[in-house]
Amino acid sequence: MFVVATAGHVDHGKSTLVRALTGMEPDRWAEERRRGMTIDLGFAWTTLPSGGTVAFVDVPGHERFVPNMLAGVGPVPAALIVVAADEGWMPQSAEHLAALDALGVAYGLLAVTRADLADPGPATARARVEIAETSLGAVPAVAVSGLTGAGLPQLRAALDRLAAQLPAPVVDDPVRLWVDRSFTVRGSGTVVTGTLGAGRLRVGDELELAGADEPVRVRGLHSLGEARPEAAAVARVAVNLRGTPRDRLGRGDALLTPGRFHHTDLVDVRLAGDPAADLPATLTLHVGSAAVPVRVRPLGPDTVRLRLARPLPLLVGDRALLRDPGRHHVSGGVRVLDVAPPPLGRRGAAAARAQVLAELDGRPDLAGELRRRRLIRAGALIRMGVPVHAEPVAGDWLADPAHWRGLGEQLAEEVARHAREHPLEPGMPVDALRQRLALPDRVLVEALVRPPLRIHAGRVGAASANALPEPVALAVRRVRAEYGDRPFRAPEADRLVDLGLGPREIGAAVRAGALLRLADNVVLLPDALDDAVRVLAGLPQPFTLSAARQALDTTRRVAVPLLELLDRRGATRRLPDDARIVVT
Ligand SMILES: Nc1nc2c(ncn2[C@@H]2O[C@H](COP(=O)(O)OP(=O)(O)OP(=O)(O)O)[C@@H](O)[C@H]2O)c(=O)[nH]1
Ligand SMILES: [Mg+2]
Repeated sequence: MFVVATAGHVDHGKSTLVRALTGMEPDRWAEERRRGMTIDLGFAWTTLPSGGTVAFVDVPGHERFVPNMLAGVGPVPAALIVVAADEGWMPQSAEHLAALDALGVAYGLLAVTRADLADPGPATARARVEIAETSLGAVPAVAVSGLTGAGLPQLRAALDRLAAQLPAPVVDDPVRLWVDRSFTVRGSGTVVTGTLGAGRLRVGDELELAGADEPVRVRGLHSLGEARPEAAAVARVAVNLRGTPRDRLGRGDALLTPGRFHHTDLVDVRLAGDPAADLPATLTLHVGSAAVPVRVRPLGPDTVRLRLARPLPLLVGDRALLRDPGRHHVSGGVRVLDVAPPPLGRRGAAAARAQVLAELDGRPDLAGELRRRRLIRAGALIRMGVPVHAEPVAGDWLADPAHWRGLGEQLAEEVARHAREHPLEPGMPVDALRQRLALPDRVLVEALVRPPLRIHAGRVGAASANALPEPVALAVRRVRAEYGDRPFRAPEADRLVDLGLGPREIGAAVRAGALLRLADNVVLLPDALDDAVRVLAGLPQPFTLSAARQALDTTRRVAVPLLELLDRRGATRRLPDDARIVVT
């Protein structure tokens, strides 16, 4: 299907032409038919000579209804510009054309209607000149009469040629269906309609609706008046939603593929063309079928920040239009450069931001986004409309390569500094590092740890087991020299002090596996445990504490906690009479 929106001044014959082409009535309201004037959007379709289908979104030409016109053309990529031969180029011919230009519409046709009333030549010539100046460029022109039917075959053929030129829709893209109408059907509930410009909808799909906590579900789908199990872009669709009250949504809302769109009320944009220097501070932003008041903050010569009165699901690269409703004036088109821009708090931030924006063109650019954002989740980028084709550094985090290298170096420095300041600790806690490097997620710290550093027990430290600070290592060597042949004699408290082994040093040595702590100030060399089991196994079983003490050639101060430790480890077992056996 190919969707085309009409455009043109009031009473120039848009609806008459759509009616003549399709046999359908685009003016849906009784009031429209009574007044002979389109007020709101109309929808009609027909088959073209090629067999393809064209669907029309028929817009009102009256200046009061330009917002309705914009809701209709917003999501539609092609236009049928209608100019009456007898009236020629008129104010809303110009305003509608300015809107199409602002939105970047590149495909169109000119129909000069009421050709039975006047020579279509002058109106055609003028309109062609006006249109050629815009994003539409040179367009084919056909003179027609909705009254006599003259020119209609030529117009159908021209529509067929236009359809063939349109780029193929991307049916794998996420869905963003801008709602242009919502109503209730008795027995079915809420129905919304819109132009599906990309993607695919199926009955049963879950969709996201901005501002709703729950996803909405597609209960039924119609296109061209018929129920269908699915519809692929480009298509006019009517979507029946399960369990969604009618007042929950209306024109300007969008049904979205869940998780694929960033809802934003702050965007940085580039103004198209020759931006007016005196852009008013408040305007209306039209995008898709939505119209939202915005506050305009100028940044660079052709870039501004827009604060939206309500969030919209916008993507980098979106085209939109700014209009001054008071002055009936399309201020110009905009292209979205950034849907999640940084706050401008500090002095000079706006000027710096303008420089950044000067480099952007609205084309999604992964490397550039990473350079600017340094670290971001893949999902967040995808929701901005930036395709992600890079490996995450950890989890779903993506990093700018240079920033990531810098973080790695910073981590090594922090760990080294921590080791200097806390020589007895076995490394720097992961969470302290996370805070120090201002990282949003622990997995990033973990991914930054490289040999010779390693993570052990929640800390980042040197991988070598021999990581004892030198004074402690020396003390341990002394213990070994002095007690190596009396392995079950523990140094007395004052000897420990002489050796420089205070509680913290002992703790470090124990964590490094260089000493074994039996109790406060009672330490042995680590091999003592196995040796003790061997000695005790040589005793007649069961054996008493006293027998153990003598066999081990030690004191109660060591023997009591040593046996308790062996009990806990299951190497010995204590019997009810307090004697023990070695468990084999
Ligand atoms: N003679 C003649 N009259 C026409 C032709 N096309 C439209 N008209 C008449 O022009 C008047 C306006 O036509 P519409 O089709 O309602 O115009 P429109 O552009 O849809 O108007 P809006 O939707 O209000 O902007 C009607 O009275 C039509 O009958 C034509 O080709 N020849
Ligand atoms: Mg009309």
